[in-house]
Amino acid sequence: MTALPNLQINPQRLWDALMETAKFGGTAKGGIRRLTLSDEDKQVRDWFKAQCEALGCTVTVDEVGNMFARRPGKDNARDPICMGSHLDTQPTGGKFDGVLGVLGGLEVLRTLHETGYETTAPIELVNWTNEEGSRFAPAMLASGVFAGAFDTAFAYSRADRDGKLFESELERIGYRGQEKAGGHRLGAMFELHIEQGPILEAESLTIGIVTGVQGMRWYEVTVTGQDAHTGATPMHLRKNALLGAARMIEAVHRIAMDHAPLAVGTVGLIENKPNSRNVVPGEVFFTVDFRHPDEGVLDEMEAAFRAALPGVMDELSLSFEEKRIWVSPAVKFHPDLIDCVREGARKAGFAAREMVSGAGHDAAYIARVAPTTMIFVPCLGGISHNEAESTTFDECAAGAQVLLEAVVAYDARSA
Ligand code: HGY
Ligand code: MN
Ligand code: MN
Repeated sequence: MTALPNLQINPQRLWDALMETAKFGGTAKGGIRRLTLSDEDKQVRDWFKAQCEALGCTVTVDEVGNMFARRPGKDNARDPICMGSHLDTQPTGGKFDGVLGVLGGLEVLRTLHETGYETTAPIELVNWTNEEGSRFAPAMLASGVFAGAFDTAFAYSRADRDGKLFESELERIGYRGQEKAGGHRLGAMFELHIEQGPILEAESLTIGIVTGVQGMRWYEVTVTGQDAHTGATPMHLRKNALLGAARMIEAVHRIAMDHAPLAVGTVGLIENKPNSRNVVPGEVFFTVDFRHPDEGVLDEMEAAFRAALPGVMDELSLSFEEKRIWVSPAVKFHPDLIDCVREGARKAGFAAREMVSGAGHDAAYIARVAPTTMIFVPCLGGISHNEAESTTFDECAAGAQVLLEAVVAYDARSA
């Protein structure tokens, strides 16, 4: 195998790109609100397309808005080696979740471009639509369509809590591409991402060699009681939907604690109707997010959750509807790519460890259709999905450098 080149990314240029794009949806608290298919999402997509085209890449868009910036290689008959992540954020998101993976990949493209280094396989940088799943559930929707986990019609039909449809919002921002989702082979994908948890920082490590993603399940529950006057309605005659939801929020927490230390359970979204201070709430909608590395344990958590619901609701004379809207099974990444990341971290001189991702990522779906793996860098206090999300200039640079090393190494291996 030919000796690998000694290419170095430009840390300042990467940091400048991160800070420049943070203005698209930037918040007063220093975070980002860039919901999928919003005007802010359009702004960052337009910026991303222009930056890639300035490097001579061709940018294509598929029918669910996934963006592919392609840099030719010596042998363009080969399937492309990809780098990818997402540019959408949570409502109170930070500057690095998803963005670091896309802009770290842009920095790799910029480094290859300015050094004139030619890979054998073409290289593609991907912005996957709707990774967060905050505006349109479920998460990782468009990488899921690409991987065949969902069909395009399902994605188009997803509505946000204001009733706006994915399809019409995609049209509105001008990113409904022609290419069939998944009609595009990938040779491999590497995703750089902040860890979004506390492990790397706690162990003073710079690189996470990610071996897989834990299993995830999302549920939606609607509890129905009866609107009533808070002053004139005696306690024993009430049908208080919010009380029923409150007891289930506690139950979700207890179920996760019963499967500690790896299980997590969260009620993150709740809508209380009519949400008036002097009306006993007659209807509540809430979501449940369960995660664990072992599918069998997730089955137990799901069973405990479903067993708790009837008792809680009967006791309060409430009715309910519950449905599981998403299952993302635990995923193992590809050993050859994991090895390229391990080698890249060693070559670049960064302390690293293997780990499983607690958060979901597009890589979890792309692993179904191409050899895939991820690279983590620490984030301050393990905080993410929070406007205070932060990582350092050096850690961003380390992640992008390892991404470059891994992509070039895999290209050399597979050539
Ligand atoms: O939910 C997740 O883990 C991801 O951040 N969308
Ligand atoms: Mn993310
Ligand atoms: Mn996220």
